[in-house]
Amino acid sequence: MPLNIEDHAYSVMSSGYTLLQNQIGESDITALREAVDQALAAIGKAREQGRNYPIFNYPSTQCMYCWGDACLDLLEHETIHGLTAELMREYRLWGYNMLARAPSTGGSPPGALKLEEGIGLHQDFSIPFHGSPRPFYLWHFVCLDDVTPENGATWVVPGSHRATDLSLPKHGAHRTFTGGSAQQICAKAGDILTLNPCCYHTPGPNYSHSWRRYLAVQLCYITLPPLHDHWSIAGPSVQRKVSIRTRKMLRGDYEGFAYPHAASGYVLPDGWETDGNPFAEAPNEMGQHSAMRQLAALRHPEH
Ligand SMILES: O=C(O)CCC(=O)C(=O)O
Repeated sequence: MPLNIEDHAYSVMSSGYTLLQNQIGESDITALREAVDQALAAIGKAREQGRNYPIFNYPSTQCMYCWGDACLDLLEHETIHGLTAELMREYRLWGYNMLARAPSTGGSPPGALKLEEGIGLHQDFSIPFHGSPRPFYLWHFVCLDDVTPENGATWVVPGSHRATDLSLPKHGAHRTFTGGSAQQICAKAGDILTLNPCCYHTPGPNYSHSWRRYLAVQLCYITLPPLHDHWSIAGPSVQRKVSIRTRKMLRGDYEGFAYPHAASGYVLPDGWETDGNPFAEAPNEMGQHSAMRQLAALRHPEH
């Protein structure tokens, strides 16, 4: 059946998520997996070199447009644009994240996360963004593996983005409720799980012996600040070749500030050239190392 964008937009507004099936072809999946695996290896190396901020306990990194053409081309995906435009009309890239669940090495899931690092049902944003059927932020989780209850499929509490009668925790003080109506969203490699991150969600534990890999294209309403200065971090090699649409997504002309308190860990490919000085981030309420400091450490590893 042909994909109906209006139906999927309705699902996002009513349930907080939708599943777009069969969106990425086999050869593109292979290229994206290679990019993600390179980024995972770079995280491992960065950890060995002492970059052991809490965010790196989670096998994840931002700024995936630096990890090759397949990742860059994903920013042109027509269904991602079609659905986001239907829901938000105007939007920009907030973050571009690889989200992996490491394979089990024994009986218990490895790389166990502490609550404050994002496992357990949580909203990525609460006040003032919860309660609205229409999203201010929209995450497109591009599945690079078949995603199952065994390997850490994402749990979602359908419709929870619309709740207005909950007493909300300070951002980062994640709830510990067990979410009786939570559903685990299984998918095939090549499907896209589109999620309003104000909907309660969590990755599941990975009990399997292989990785569960997502690429998360994270978009926000046009007036909201991005997680990073994407245009500067993408640097000249990306700036030279992108379309006008991708340039607008990365916001080459943005003169603002970055999101104040995010899980902003990233690694860049060896020798990656950024452009100038990325604009400053506001104070980081979650006590995580800012992207600016990380970038400075990459340029001057001795500090
Ligand atoms: O990896 C997942 O399944 C969900 C990721 C998540 O919880 C998040 O991005 O906040």
